[in-house]
Amino acid sequence: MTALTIQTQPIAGQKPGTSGLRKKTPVFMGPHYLENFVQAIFDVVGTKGKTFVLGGDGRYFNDRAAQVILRMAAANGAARVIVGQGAVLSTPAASHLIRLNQTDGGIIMSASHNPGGPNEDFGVKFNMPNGGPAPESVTEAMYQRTTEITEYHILQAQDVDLGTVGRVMLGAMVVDVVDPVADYADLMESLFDFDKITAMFAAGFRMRMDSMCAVTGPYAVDILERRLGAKPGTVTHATPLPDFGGMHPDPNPTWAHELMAEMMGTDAPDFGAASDGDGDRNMVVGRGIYVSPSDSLAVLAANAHLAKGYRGGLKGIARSMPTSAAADRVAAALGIAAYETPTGWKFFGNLLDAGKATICGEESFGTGSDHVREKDGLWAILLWLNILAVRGDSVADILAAHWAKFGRNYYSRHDFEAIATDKADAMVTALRAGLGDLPGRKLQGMEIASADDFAYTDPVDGSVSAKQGIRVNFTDGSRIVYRLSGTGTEGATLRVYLERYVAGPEGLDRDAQEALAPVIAAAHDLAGITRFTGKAAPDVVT
Ligand code: VG1
Ligand code: CO
Repeated sequence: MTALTIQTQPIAGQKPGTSGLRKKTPVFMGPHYLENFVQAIFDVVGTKGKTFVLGGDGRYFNDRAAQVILRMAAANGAARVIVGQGAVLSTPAASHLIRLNQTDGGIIMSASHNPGGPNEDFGVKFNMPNGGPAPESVTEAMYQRTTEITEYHILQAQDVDLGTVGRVMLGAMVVDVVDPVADYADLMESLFDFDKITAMFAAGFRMRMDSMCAVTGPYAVDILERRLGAKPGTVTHATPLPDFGGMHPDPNPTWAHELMAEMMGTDAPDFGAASDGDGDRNMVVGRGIYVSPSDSLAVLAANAHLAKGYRGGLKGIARSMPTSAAADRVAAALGIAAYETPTGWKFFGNLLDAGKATICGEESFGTGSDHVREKDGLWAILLWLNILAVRGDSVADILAAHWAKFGRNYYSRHDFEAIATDKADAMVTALRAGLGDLPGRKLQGMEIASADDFAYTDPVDGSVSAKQGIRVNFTDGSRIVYRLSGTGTEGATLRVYLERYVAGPEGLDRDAQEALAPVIAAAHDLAGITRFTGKAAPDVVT
């Protein structure tokens, strides 16, 4: 087999965002596009004699991209690549395999919660030897490399058979095709009390899991139905499809509407859950009650000790800045540290590696722990099941008891999608320019206490990440955060994060949108959202 060196030129705009490089699939399939970016990754991390993990969420082009990446890894001198069968691995399973096999990192092919298909989205990201997404310093170096690339290396070879588990050679490189589920499912079994969850299912507990035609189907069927004895058919949309069956695999009330309808309907199961394209997000729903991701993080942190993997307690709790402060209250009660990081899982890696935090979470339906270095949808769902099995209470009861103890951080995120980039930028620029004038200003019966543009100094390596979101804090504890999405592929998406704290005992069971009405109105007033975007109402509310 011949290793070819192909002359190429930089392609503009190969800049990784919140979670790797994401573009429209036809862009990724364009001449040299995937190859340039993969070579840039290899040039930065080095390949000679190294071992990597490779897998993706099974979306359109996943299989073709895997063959290209394997041929490039071989031509660049990698010793071994561990690939999920069919080139499929959920993001948390990939993170686990990187750690379990002590590899030099891995490449994950996914655009996560973005739709998939010939005209939808594709993505590639690199995870480090600790299993976590590459930090900004590394992704920035990769981007720099894409701007100066002149050649890439690729083996001239036939496709590797990725359909069969086992070892094959690609030139001098070993390719180990592995069962994507087994090691991950074993890890879950080591963390949770499968006997207690099994007993709960055997006693008639009913669950609905919506895998949204995305990657968690095989994982959820194996773990929930086969290992834990949930009724066959508990997992719906369980077969991963290249276009996710036309579903938008973003587990929120808008896109997981089938699950929401069932959970809010008559004869709803006890517990419902959904996960996203690559399996790192989760939405949980009780019978007749939605659990906001910020509350979910707080409840999981407060009850984690009930599961065997966390019996020794937590070292600390980390949340992304826009996530509500509900988790901070739990950390305070437990007497452990609380950390506030920028959006994106890569910022949790150092805290987890340093043993400063055990559980992490984001308001965007992402929760996880130090068992891997990614957020983990099924992990969160299993921790909820473990807590439900031990406590024997309903989801609604658990939430009510939590709010009664800690008070309630009413929370919502409003997304304004596909805005012209120049208009979104103009709005943010205007907001930034006026930040200094905000303290003391009164609106909607509230007074602004402080306003800033969030900058984060990593407590472990001292690296600084600036401009991570504009925060406006009110004297009564309410808060507005504005930020532009870093995962979209079309125009700009404005995310407005809204929060208000009610200590209780009264007023804990209101509708979130209603409770937040003054904060929402203030958010529009302050930023002139409609004036800049032309939109009076958000496209997605979570
Ligand atoms: C979004 C979420 C963020 C999450 C990121 C990747 O980023 O807000 O919390 O970490 O997606 O999640 P942004 O920049 O669009 O707000 V995944 O499951 O798409 O890898
Ligand atoms: Co995801």
